Amino acid sequence: MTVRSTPLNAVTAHKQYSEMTDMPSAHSVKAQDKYPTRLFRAPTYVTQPRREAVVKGRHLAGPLTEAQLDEFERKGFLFIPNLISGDELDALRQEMSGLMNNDAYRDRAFSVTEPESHEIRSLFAIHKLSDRFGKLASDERLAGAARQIIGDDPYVHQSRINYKPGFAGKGFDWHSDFETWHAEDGMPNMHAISASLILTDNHEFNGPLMLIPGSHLQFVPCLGETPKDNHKNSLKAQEVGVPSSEALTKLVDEHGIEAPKGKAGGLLLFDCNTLHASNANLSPDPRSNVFFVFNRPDNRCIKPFAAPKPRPDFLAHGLEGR
Ligand code: 6CS
Ligand code: FE
Repeated sequence: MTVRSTPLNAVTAHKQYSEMTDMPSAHSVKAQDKYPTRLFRAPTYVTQPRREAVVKGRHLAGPLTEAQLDEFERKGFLFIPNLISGDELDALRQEMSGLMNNDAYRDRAFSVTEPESHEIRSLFAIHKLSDRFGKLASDERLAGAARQIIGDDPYVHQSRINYKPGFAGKGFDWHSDFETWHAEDGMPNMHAISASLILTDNHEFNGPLMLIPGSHLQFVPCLGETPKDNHKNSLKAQEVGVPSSEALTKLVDEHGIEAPKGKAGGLLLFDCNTLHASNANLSPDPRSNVFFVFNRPDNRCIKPFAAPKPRPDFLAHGLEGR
């Protein structure tokens, strides 16, 4: 009896973006699509099991304790309160507002503005725009934690500042970042994590990140072909790559929802495949986080598995993102 690695109907239903042609570049790596998504019709399975281990670098040096690694392994995320404080935190917050108020960055491809206020809501590639955030990206408290989880010294796949002004900050639907990075950037395996440093207090009313503990162990295939230049809309509101209500209901019934909260300076580490979302910010307090996505060099993006063409570098840096 042949044991299929991916249910047949997902493969037949899945437009073969991942057909590799031999190109003399990183793209010449032939990659089997282990996580078919952006399907034409619903597969018979609601979720498929994750194929990679979660924590791969317990033998490597880094700041996380065994207990912290165990918690990340089990839940798919770990919140470390008050990691950064005092002058260091003030300097980062000052750097952030300088970047977010820089008119030179408004209306640029690498910034996303709120439709009404024209305020910058997300700014990408901040580890390249700012020395201070560039240094933070290689700070052992973040990059070392990533090393212990992904199992090698990481490079930065993506960095961004998300800013949710009081009363106006929009929410984000449930999604797996890996689903997007696999489909649209060509990330083959689940060997990446996000490190989100909260720069404003995150409380229950200003739209903190909500996560489904344990959801990192199940990949949810999504319906709908990726439109051309999808990132031009998905960074404002994600329509494609959103899990079905059936899958979300199943996972929330099994695991519940958690929303880590804490003072500015806390660090939230979450797996590339942990389902997360956030509500709108209806409080007067802004909510702002800086994110670094750490990927493993042997897991660098190749050719998109389910999109017409790769996204721009500011969303998916190559190994030069080190
Ligand atoms: O498309 C992306 O890469 C971004 N989108 C979301 C909704 N979260 C992660 C990531 O920054
Ligand atoms: Fe996300």
